[in-house]
Amino acid sequence: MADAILKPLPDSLFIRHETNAETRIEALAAAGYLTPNELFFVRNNSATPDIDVTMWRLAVGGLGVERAFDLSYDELLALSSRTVTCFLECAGNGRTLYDKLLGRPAKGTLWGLGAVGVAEWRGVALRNLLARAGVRPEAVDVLASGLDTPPIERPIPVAAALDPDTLIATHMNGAPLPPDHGFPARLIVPGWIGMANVKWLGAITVANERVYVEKNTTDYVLKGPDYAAEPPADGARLDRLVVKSALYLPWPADLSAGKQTVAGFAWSPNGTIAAVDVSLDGAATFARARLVGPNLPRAGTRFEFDLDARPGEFTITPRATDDQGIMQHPPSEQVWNELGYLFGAMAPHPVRVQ
Ligand SMILES: Nc1nc2c(c(=O)[nH]1)N[C@H]1C(S)=C(S)[C@@H](COP(=O)(O)O)O[C@H]1N2
Ligand SMILES: [Mo]
Repeated sequence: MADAILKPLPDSLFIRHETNAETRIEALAAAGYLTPNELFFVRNNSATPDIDVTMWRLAVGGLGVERAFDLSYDELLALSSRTVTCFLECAGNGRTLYDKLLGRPAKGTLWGLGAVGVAEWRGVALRNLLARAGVRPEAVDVLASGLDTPPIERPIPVAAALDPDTLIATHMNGAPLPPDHGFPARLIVPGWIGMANVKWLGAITVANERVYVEKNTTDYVLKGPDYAAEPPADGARLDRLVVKSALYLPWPADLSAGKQTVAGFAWSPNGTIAAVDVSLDGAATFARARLVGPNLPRAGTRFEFDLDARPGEFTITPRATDDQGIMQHPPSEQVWNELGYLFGAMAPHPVRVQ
């Protein structure tokens, strides 16, 4: 397990969870709008593979295309590219809040709220490669397969594959993808669960029927008393993420008394953030926070507010609303699921002031 992730993971910046590394969300306060590659969370089902890029090929094929073909890394880099800035978030981000706020633990990696980051991705629009292959009208799903061991794969519907912002990304924040983040190429599907953003791509396979693999049947589905199975999947489909916000503070946070500015991040898979409100009294009353810096669709925005902290213990609850009018709900309305996905409730963040 020690070598599952190649980049340095200093304790001051990351929390280790087996083969995964969570960004300490408070470390993002000092970073810019984009999450630096060195600080970006890593979710590896097994380990970062060592890929010889001189031998690497990306195969585009399947029964849903007219003309299968494959590309070398240089051929991929030579195609016209597109840049998309968006967040990437694990579907299980915030999973521990099912336990902390609802008293109902869920199974899976014990993420706080640091399994999310924003990057500027550059690559080739998947739709351009699909156009070259000639997608048949009867095509349904597009399966992306990784080159890790065992290979991790996950389909997306054709409509999501044809979104102009869905990329075969080769670059992250201006640099070639770091090995842990999918070198030489990964899928980026803005607004979709992290798992759809398959790393270390080896093949894109277009199918004329729904594709079922482990990551959309037993894993990455919503299971539990409030969800029905959708055979052959054990639970309800999981595709897009939900509106969220988080403070750039450890959980719980220790603050010193007095006037200070508290900052955080809010993000939506649907568009931009319209407003962030903050409550200091357990979500009884809210005051508007300031949105600062860029507020790009499906990427998110920073927010901040002034706090005059008195000694004692209380909670700070941020609540985001996106440009579609979707607002975070109270924890009491959060529907529990066995694998702890999509925790989108506003989270009263415990704070101790001395
Ligand atoms: N091939 C492959 N792709 C993968 C994964 C993986 O383990 N193998 N993990 C997925 C999950 S669950 C998430 S949340 C994102 C995490 O991307 P990151 O490690 O670059 O932050 O990658 C996705 N793509
Ligand atoms: Mo994930």
